[in-house]
Amino acid sequence: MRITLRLFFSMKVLWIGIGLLLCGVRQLPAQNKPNILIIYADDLGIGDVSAYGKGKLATPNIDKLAQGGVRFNNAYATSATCTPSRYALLTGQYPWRNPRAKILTGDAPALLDTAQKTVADLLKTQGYRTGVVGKWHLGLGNGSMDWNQPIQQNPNDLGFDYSFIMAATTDRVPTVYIENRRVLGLSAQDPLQVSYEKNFPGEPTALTSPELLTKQKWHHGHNQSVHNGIPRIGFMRGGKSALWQDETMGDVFVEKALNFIGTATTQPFFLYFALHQPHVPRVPHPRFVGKSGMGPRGDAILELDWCVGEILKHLQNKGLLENTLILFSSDNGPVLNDGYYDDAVEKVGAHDPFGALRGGKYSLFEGGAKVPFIVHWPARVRPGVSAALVCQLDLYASLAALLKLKTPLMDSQNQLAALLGKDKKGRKELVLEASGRLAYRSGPYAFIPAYQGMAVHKEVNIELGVSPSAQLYDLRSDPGQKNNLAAGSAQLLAKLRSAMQKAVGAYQTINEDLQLK
Ligand code: NG6
Ligand code: CA
Repeated sequence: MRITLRLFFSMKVLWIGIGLLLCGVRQLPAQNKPNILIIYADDLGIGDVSAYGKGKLATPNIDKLAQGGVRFNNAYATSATCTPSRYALLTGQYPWRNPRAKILTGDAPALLDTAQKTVADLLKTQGYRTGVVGKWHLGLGNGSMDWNQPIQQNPNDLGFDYSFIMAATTDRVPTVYIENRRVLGLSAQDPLQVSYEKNFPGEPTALTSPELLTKQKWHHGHNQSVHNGIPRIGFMRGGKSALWQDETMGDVFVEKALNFIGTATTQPFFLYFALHQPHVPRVPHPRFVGKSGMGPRGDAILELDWCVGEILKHLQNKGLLENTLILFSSDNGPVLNDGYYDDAVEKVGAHDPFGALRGGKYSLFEGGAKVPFIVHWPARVRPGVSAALVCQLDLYASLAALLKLKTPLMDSQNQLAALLGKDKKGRKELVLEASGRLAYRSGPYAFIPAYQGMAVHKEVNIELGVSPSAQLYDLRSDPGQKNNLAAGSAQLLAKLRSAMQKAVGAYQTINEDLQLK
């Protein structure tokens, strides 16, 4: 009896072993892997999302995500501007290690080396169908770009099976869509040329032909080529058949995203859906115009919310919502006047995009990189609110952990438990960046080293957090950073400075100029 039992058990172990081998133990079965969707807004503040209860706009669709998921109120992008935040989101590396990870022009060469692994690469190796729709702003090509030829070093070389993007921002030329490697709708008879150095002979600009500015006028910068009645940054000639209409951009991005998502299959998808709202120029579809009572910025946020709603509806209709992990966030904090006369300041009224935080886009203060952040995944995440310190940087290692993969030691941390709402603490520390300067979060403390430079970005009217003496805030009692504790806290300050120095030097530091004063 004993012998037969033993034989039975050893046979059982053998059969399980063979079974596991046949199934491939190293991969979760496809149907267990969630779809992964990042919805990334551009310059959206915590106060702009009604679920945060700080502003006056209504964003019912984003709120649905918040009500059905975990809403984080201590969550960050790595940076106070776009390119560096996106760099960190996709690579899991702090952007300030790469000296080129600054706001890029529309003709900048690819910032990411194809050897550098992205979240899309990671998910592709795990059998995901991968796509990016929307704003790229991470550079394209190898430096000598011909927009009329297939584009090399684009998202399709960085782990994305499908890409439908704008090169940089809505206020930078070229104002065309790029689908996979081609500018969409380009005619060989009218080649597209782009320069950020000088204008093309005979082409009008906002300065030479102000009568062309029929839709918006520039306040600062934004006075070069004009398209669709709106002046932009950079010079452009030709490509007329390919130029986008700002008013339909939201509709176009939604359509492309829905086509990419498609219907349920055995293959999971990863979509990085990078919307353009409410970045300048704010030109929503006429059906949103006047609806917020706050001018184009408010209307653009209503359009953003509609875009989110369309995606949710589609996922629901196709039975995909339950097992899709959605991360909703923004690349940096809000700004009102970012270079156009668009009534953002005049019509904001009692609405507070900043959610009572100090600073905003471009700033080392909380308003720079503290952003709305919601994780929605009905199959695994119970609704709630979390104060865990989380950062977009951690997506890479956390998704790797979700798929049971090992990642090399890097800036990105496995914060999966925090992202799923289980761990209420999250990170211990975080280094934040604004225009190449760094700030440090450690537990409840915000530390900003001493910097020389302008304290206020005058045109956008935002405090940059730059001061010739160090700053220290306790965010528990002072989330608005009004009370600088540095003077009376020499010991704590020294501790934070050395911890920050250690965090900055932790892994390979590529940018050698990076020294804290
Ligand atoms: C600034 C632009 C601003 C915006 C920003 C990038 C001027 C004067 N200002 O240089 O309008 O385009 O770059 O924004 O040109 S971001 O969200 O993509 O980082
Ligand atoms: Ca931005």
